[in-house]
Amino acid sequence: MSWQQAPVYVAGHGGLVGAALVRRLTAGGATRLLLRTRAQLDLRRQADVERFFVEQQPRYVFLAAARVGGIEANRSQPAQFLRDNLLIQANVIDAAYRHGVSKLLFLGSSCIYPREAPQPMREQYLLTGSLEPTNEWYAVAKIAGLKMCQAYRREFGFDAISVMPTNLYGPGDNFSLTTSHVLAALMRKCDEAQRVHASTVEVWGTGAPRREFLHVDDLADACVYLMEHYESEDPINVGWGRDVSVAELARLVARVVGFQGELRFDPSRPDGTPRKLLDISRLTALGWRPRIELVEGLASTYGWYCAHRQELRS
Ligand code: GFB
Repeated sequence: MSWQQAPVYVAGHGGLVGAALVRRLTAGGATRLLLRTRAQLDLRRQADVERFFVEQQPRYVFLAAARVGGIEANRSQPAQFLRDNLLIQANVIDAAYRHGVSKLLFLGSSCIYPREAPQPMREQYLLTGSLEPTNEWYAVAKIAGLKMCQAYRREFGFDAISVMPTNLYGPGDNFSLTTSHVLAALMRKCDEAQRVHASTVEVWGTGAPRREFLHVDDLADACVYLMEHYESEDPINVGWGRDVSVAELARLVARVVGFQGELRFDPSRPDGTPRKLLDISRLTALGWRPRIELVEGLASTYGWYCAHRQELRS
């Protein structure tokens, strides 16, 4: 049975990645998507996860449910980032194996690689050095998740794959000023400044760190491709292939939004990892490439933000 006809569970469908997966799977002909909100199914509760798998018998699982956030959320909520992610992934991966799921895709993060890893970062650099302190709790949880996939494949022959995306953005992102990632935060700040004719926008840190930004629709496309074409215990990177400095990003966002004032850097805020650029040669060798250019993705994301500005919580 192909995934189009099978019950496919997208865990975390309300989030940035999960919603993009639903769009991609629906466009690809999925007929039996299984979706549960957090209120309907708390993935941190093992008994509830167990009941869901017994009752619904998913055949394929995309594990996109996670507690995620930017540099400040990671810093201020270490226990929640570690606890929620460990619980969610342990419950879902184990239940998926025990209830006969044919294949599971686990989503990790580029922050699993050492802070000082050579750039671009290859999958082999995992556990070769110390983690970036601003997100080590999240990184440790994600490393445990990918190790769980490896271990279940080795010991039980469970077809679980681990995908490591770079920094993501797109429609449905978190635009909170305290918990979001840099791109969404800067978009909101520039938009608000432009609308009240403010003369400055604050950018955290020095502006020097470099990040790679992948549109979430490209990630969703890569995930479906990997579900179909990848079967290995080794994690696989999904990135855009290029990076920009935070200062360059801020200027690009300001241009897209139409903010013409000053970008004021605040070096009292942490920079985090100096550079995060993924080596995506393992992925491109399989025949997949990202398609969405950064400027184009910024413009469409800003269009989405403008259309949803009113309903977004602070
Ligand atoms: O996106 P971000 O929060 O997380 O921050 P990371 C990236 C860079 O942008 C940092 C700077 O150097 C921030 O200081 N920055 C500038 C801002 N202005 C802002 C702003 O207004 N808001 C935010 N949030 N940043 C995350 C990890 O690291 O990357 C997660 O915390 C995850 O664990 C994710 O791995 C992909 O890229 O530093």
